[in-house]
Amino acid sequence: MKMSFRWYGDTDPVKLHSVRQIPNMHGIVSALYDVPLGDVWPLDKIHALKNSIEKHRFAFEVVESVGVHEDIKLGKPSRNRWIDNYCQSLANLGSVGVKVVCYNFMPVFDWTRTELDRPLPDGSNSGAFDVNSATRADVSKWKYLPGWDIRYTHEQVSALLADYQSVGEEGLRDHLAYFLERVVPAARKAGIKMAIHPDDPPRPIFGLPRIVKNRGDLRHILDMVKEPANGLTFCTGSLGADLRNDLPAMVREFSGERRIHFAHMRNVKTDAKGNFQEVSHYSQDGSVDMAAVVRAYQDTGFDGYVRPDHGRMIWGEKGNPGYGLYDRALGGAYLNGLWEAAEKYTRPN
Ligand SMILES: [Mn+2]
Repeated sequence: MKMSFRWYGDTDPVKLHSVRQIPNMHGIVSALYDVPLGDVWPLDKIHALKNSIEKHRFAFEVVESVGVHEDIKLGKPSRNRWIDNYCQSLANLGSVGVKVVCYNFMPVFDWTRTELDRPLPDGSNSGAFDVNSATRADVSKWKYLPGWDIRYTHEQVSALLADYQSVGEEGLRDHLAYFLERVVPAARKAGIKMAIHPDDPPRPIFGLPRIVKNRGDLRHILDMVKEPANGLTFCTGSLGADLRNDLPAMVREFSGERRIHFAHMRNVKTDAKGNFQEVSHYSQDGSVDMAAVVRAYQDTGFDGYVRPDHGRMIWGEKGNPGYGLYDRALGGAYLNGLWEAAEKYTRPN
């Protein structure tokens, strides 16, 4: 297990010298945030990012995310150009030693919450999702959604929502298969493993199709291109927002097949309707049995990258929603403990 921490670059209020003081941190997960979606990631900018990370004695081996252009997800004829760019970005990243690239295939919006700072009983706050308010929302009028790396205009959002009406789940699956058939060979050549992140939340929102929600979806995607370079980012927070997902069983299956390359560890308190709030990483605070998930990784010999995912805002910290320093540091330390215990005291057999 290689523990890592997500960092948004020099503008991130969290500084790498602080991250350095969290025990057992192996690497930094980052991305280029100033390259327009779909453009090739230039080698000089990748080098600069790598240098700023290695200066603090961290490895730079995981990128989250290389965004997928909307034309690829929509299956437009122009997708071939964007796919060529994507392959070139992978070649550039592989040439500096990047091993895993996280990406998602969510139409239009990345992770979505209806509240970014809902109070918790202990006085901290965190992101939450309410199914009813998401259903009522006229999203084309929203100014900003959390998780947007790109800011669309209202007109663009309306046009995209209309475009996706004709795509549907089947169409979106076909477009993902088309993408993977072309990108996975390029990733393999670059020494990179692709790792798709689940939909967050794992349900259709705003009438948009979602195809990375549960065990069946993940199986289907892995079978599109059956090789290790086509793998998963297994996010317990995203998948845990549907109580029907048996997370330890899914880890046993997919980690056992060596198809999980990146483990996102996050806890959510979820109800049967799919309403949820992010909580501390500690198992009893939420719906995810973190110890059982870690045990499943440990039993299947997982040696990939792990990071504490979204944390709460605690101790008065102001920062990017979900991505403050303090609670993610607590989460990392907790995960170190679970992992060490699982490794040292596994039943011999
Ligand atoms: Mn995640």
